[in-house]
Amino acid sequence: MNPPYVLLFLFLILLRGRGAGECNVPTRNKTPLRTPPEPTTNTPNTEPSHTTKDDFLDFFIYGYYGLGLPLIFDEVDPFHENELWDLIKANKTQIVLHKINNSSAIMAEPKDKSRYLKVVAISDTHNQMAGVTIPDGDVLIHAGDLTNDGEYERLVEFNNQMGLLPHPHKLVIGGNHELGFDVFENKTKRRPRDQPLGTEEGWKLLTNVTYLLDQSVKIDGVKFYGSPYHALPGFPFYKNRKNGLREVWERVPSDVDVLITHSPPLGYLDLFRNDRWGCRYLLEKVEKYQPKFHIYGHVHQSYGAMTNGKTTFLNAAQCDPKNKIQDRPFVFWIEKKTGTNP
Ligand SMILES: *[C@@H]1O[C@H](CO)[C@@H](O)[C@H](O)[C@H]1NC(C)=O
Ligand SMILES: *[C@@H]1O[C@H](CO)[C@@H](O)[C@H](O)[C@H]1NC(C)=O
Ligand SMILES: *[C@@H]1O[C@H](CO)[C@@H](O)[C@H](O)[C@H]1NC(C)=O
Ligand SMILES: *[C@@H]1O[C@H](CO)[C@@H](O)[C@H](O)[C@H]1NC(C)=O
Ligand SMILES: CC(=O)N[C@H]1CO[C@H](CO)[C@@H](O)[C@@H]1O
Repeated sequence: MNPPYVLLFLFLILLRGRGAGECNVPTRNKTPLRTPPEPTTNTPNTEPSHTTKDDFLDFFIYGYYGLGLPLIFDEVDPFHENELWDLIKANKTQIVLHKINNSSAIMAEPKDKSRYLKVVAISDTHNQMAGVTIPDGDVLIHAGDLTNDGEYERLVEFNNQMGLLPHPHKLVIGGNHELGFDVFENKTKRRPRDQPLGTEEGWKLLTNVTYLLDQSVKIDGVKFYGSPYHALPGFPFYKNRKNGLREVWERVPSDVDVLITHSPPLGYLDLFRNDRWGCRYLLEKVEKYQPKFHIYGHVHQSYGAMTNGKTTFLNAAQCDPKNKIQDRPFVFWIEKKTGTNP
């Protein structure tokens, strides 16, 4: 940590301690959402109370994001959607789903397995694929943040690991940590430490997978669509919620069956501490198109499974908030459409 950072850090701790850290930010919710969303039972999000020790940890883990600095530097972006979620949550259906019989499956195996695709979903492995026990299946989905910094050697390693897995279809999208994957990124807006890092067009190293960038792929008639954008400033694939983020979701095809994004939608397994990091426009699309499944990660704190009655939401992050792998993939089945839709 160089001296300006130490000073900035101490200054911010001071601000937070006096409760003044939030005054700079007109959009910030003064009474953040602290209760779990209703009518859930057994919610996976338990929010620990906030301490200065957490601030120190956050600083090392998230850099200045843990301290809320983007709120000051990027005043255009609301950064979280707490106020909106508080307004709309009463009308949302949220039922927490649990894995069955301690397996990775969130549903019972279908009787006639040949009519279904078995799908395995993971996300946010952060260079630790070796720590995840991946069940076999027809399709393996990785919803981004395969690396920490888009490191060349780690991309080669990830590709080799994917090559060894038996799944006939492997679908991967980028996340905010894949530095170099976003050809439109303004690199001067990265955290200073990140600016020299990454691998330009690093996805080209991923020869053993199907890399999806605003693209769809049909497998046995089932349409999968993948897209990496998120609202966390300073990283690849960042889009401003007031300008750009809504537009990228316009590319999602209305007949999508399995939506893969790095960002959560608003309100569904998207809590970072007390802040809703999910995207309102993504939620609008999901509610409109009603894909059977929506797979994402990004917010490690909110790993879990949920349904609104139409769509099953899976935050498949394999890392915990401290980037430590937890080895907890998801498995589900989706009916093939080959018979009805040749
Ligand atoms: C919730 O739904 C009810 C009944 O449809 C409607 O009257 C009310 O305006 C809705 N509230 C919000 C905040 O959307
Ligand atoms: C799951 O595993 C835990 C710990 O091994 C055990 O206590 C529990 O009974 C198991 N639950 C089921 C449904 O098998
Ligand atoms: C648990 O359930 C899954 C899904 O139905 C099934 O594939 C698996 O065989 C079951 N495991 C045991 C030990 O019963
Ligand atoms: C990139 O960001 C910098 C710093 O905010 C800004 O000055 C510059 O105009 C941006 N460049 C482009 C091409 O948007
Ligand atoms: C199974 C498989 O296709 N493995 C390939 C993974 O990618 C490396 C590098 O491109 C190839 O050498 C492997 O054959």
